[in-house]
Order: sequence, then structure tokens, then C-alpha cells
Amino acid sequence: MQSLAATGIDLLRADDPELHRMLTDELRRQEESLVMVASSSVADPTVLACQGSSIVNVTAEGYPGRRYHAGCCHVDEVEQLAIDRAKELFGAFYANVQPHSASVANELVLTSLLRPGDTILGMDLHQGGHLTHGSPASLSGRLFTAHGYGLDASGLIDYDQVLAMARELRPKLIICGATAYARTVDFARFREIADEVGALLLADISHIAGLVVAGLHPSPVPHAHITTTCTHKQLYGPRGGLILMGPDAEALAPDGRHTLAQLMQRSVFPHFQGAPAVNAIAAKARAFAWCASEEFTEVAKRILGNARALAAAFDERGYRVISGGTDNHIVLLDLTDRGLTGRIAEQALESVGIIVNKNHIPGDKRSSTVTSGLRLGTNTLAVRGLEPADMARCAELADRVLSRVRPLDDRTFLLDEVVRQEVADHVARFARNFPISRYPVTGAAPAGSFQGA
Ligand code: DSN
Repeated sequence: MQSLAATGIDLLRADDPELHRMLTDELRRQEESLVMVASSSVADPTVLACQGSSIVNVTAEGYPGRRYHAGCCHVDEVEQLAIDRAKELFGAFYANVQPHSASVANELVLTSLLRPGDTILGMDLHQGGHLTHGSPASLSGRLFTAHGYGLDASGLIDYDQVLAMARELRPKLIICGATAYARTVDFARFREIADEVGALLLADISHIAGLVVAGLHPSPVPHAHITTTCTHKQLYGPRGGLILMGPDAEALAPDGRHTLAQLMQRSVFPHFQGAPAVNAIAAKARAFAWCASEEFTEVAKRILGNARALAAAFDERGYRVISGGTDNHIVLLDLTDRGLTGRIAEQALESVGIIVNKNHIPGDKRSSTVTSGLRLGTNTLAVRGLEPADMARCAELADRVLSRVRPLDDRTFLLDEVVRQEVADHVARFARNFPISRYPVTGAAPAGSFQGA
């Protein structure tokens, strides 16, 4: 297995130097950047090894023990291992590890539970929700009659509004979970609301799955009928999706003929997907094992501690932190009173190697390509070993740029080249102190350290 991967890299360098150079440059870019995109992550080398293994050659439509192709004996073992580890990790009764992404998982949950035109209620995209929670820009908002709930004046989910909308609209499905919300989600409360109006509850924990696993955020699995997550953000696994269910796995599905678990099995395959990405399933199994380790719990504590320290550091520098702080990995900044758009701030910071993303803030009037806010996250910094004490330096470097940017309009700006270069050099030197792997990419794993597949 090792020689195949090593040979592949050698051959790539020789046969396709252009592509090899691009991939090498990308690794260097990551090593020399402070990546604070909230959905970003760093896949462990053992995850990369699974992704690059020869299991990718196997076509395996179906499920373990029930395949439509021969040659699946090892794939079956790997998929069953991934299922068992996912169930153990989340305390779930059911797990499906085949979805290619959380977006796909959400769309297939919606299309299997609902009929076109049915009413759904999810968090509004502009208030922090996700495209697949009912945005008109996605299938979820086109196929279904979607309504969006939002935040109250203090920037917290307005549960009274959720209840009032649910009572009035009688949705078939309520979706909770967010992509730009820094506070704890009360899954039990959502379930109470869903039960009152006879709706099913879908919880999408793509952004907070690692904190859930580490016990640093309440789990939706006992409450939601169905829980979805991606595996590449806080689980540090491959790009992919996961469907989980708690006790409702055995509940009767809306079709009146199947349990929810049976419906999900059919929905993933054959209704929505064909042959699964078996290399990704192997990598998911690897990631789930690591997420069960004490080492991961320490990383999760740093995710949270770093985010709180980062929010405090920006607050001290006069930035408005939406909702006043954070309970997870996300820090949302309102740039309105600094005279900057999210787009300008994102680009100025990228020019020095600080990678964030522009984001709508509650009540934002600007388009999604401009926005008035920034979303920062600490998944990548935490797994690279940065501590809460390092967050003041991260905020200081960002502020040195943002306080010198001169906007010309909503999209263009001037930044003094001497300042830019000085901060860029500082960021690269600082970032290189924190390898993007748990041990240096070019070196061997230290004796006694965690070793994977
Ligand atoms: N949902 C998008 C985000 O939060 O950035 C991509 O995963």
C-alpha cells in the first residue's frame, strides 16, 4: 500500500510536473497561511492515505452483504467498520456513510420524506442557514414551499418566531442547524416545536459535529428524527456526508410503509446515488476512529477556546462581534461601522495569507458577493496546534491590514504595499510554526504517536 502511494507521487512528478507543481504549491500555501474559513479543516495524513488507496478501484453498488457487484469482500468490511464507528461516536441507532456530501444528504432526506410543494421551515440563508435548508437558490427551495426563520435582536435564534411560523405554516419538516451561527442550538426545543405541529425534524450539524462528539455542544441525535453532517469540517475526514438517526430510526416514515431507517437506506441507494465513493468511506472510518480519541477531545477544546479568545481579541480592537461572542468555532464580525465590506476585507486579508470568508450578517442589505460581515472559524488553527493565547496575535495581524485598507467602492480598495508585505511575511513566519499535520509532513511520525491505516 505504501509503495503504491509513493510510486504514484513519484510518477506524478515525472509524468505531469505541471499538476505536481500545483499540488505542491497548494500544500505550501496552506502551511504559510492562517486559515480561518469556518468550514475549513485539515485532513489527517491517515485520512489522505485511505482516500488515495486502491480501494477506490472497487465498484460497489448496494450495502455490505447486499452488493450488485462481485469483489466487495473488503469493501464490505470497511463500510461496516465505518457504520459501526459512526454509530458508536454519535450514540446513534442508524448510520449511513455513503452520501457524497452533506448537501446531497440533505436533499435526499427532503426528497424521500416530502412531496414536491410540501412546506418546509428552515433557518433563512441570510440569517445563518444553509442553501439546502430551503434557499430559493437550491433544489430545496425550488422543489418545496420553503419558509425561513431568523434571529432576534440579540442575534440568537428566535424560537418564539420558529414556533409562531410552525403553528401558522404547519410545515411537514423543520430544519435546524446553521452555517453562520455562533451560538448553541437548542435541539430539544426544536423537537418540541416539531412535535406540537406534527412535523419531522432534520438537524444538520455539519459545522459543529466535532464539538458534538466531544460533548462541547448538545447532540441532536436523541432529539431530531434525522441528523446529517459532512465529514470534512470538524470531523477532519474526507469530503463526504453522513446520515444518523437516534430512536426515531424505527419510527414509521411518512409513506406509512417503511421505517425511517428503511426509507433512508433506499433513498441513498438506489434513489439518489449510485456506487459509493468507497475510498471516502474508508477515510470516514479512519476519521471516526480519530474523533473518538483523547487527542481529538483536546483539539475540540482548542476549537472552542480559540474561538472565544478570537472573539474577545476582535472585540478589544473595537470590532462588533455578532451576538457578542461564540459558543462554537465561529466568530461573526459586523464590518459596517468600519466602512468595509466583507468582500474587501476578505480580499485584503487573503493578500497577506489570512484566509476568511465574507458573510451576510443579520439584516444585511448587500449582495452575497459583497456582504457586510466576515465569518471566521477555528477548526484549522486548532488542529494545527494554535492555542487561545495565540488568538490575540491572529486578531492583531488581521487588524493591521483591515485598519489600513482604503476602500474605493464596495469591491475595490487600496492597501499600502509596504504594510501588505510586512504583514504577509509575518503571517507566513508565524504559520510555519504550526505544521498542517499532527507531525511534520516531511518527517516521520514521532515514536508512540497515533498511526493510521
Ligand atoms: N456550507 C459552506 C460553508 O459553510 O462554508 C460550505 O461547506
